[in-house]
Amino acid sequence: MKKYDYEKIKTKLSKHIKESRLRHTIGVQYTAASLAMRYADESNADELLEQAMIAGLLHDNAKCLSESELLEKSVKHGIEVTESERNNPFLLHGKLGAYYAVHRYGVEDEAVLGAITWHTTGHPDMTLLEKIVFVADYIEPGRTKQPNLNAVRKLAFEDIDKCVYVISDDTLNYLTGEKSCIDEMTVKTRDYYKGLL
Ligand code: DGI
Ligand code: FE
Ligand code: FE
Repeated sequence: MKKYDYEKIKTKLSKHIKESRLRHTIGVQYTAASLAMRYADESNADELLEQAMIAGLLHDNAKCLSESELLEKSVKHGIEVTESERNNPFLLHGKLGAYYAVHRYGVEDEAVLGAITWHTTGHPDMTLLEKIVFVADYIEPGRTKQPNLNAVRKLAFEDIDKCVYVISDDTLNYLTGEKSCIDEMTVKTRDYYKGLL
């Protein structure tokens, strides 16, 4: 199992994201660590903890690029861009972030890269690590604007699948109000986790 030098990674990260985003990513790092402690089995606890910490810390490493840069760099690095992502390039910060995780931060673990890739929309039938990062991103202590945050935080530690449903449903309700274009994966995630209830 790979051990990461978190201080070195944070120093590098601070050259690519602004200070408030760095604080958020550290919030996600330790919230994801707490969820890993809650949901790991005896057999995978050490590995899941390390994966949650590194995925949490790096999940938004590409977040501070402009929309045109996100598109341009994604195309340059051979990342497949869907129509929805072309219309809303902010959605690419997960995929491009996974690319940088490999090429800038030395991550080789596909499970960690999946958690970074899918952290915004989620997807049906996520791995435990993917669910942990998806949920931690929404509930970390620096978040304030989401509805019913205290209840969602509690639910995260009681039933993570139900929590993924609540988060994706609240996100879709919010986006509908904002009249933002909704990626089909966000809907698929909500529908899949609704089906598990
Ligand atoms: O990068 P963060 O702000 O930490 O968090 P994130 O990557 O989960 O992004 C959160 C935003 O993403 C939130 O405002 C909801 C939005 N979002 C999630 N799914 C979709 C979406 N936005 C659009 N336009 N379409 C989606 O399907
Ligand atoms: Fe993000
Ligand atoms: Fe985030």
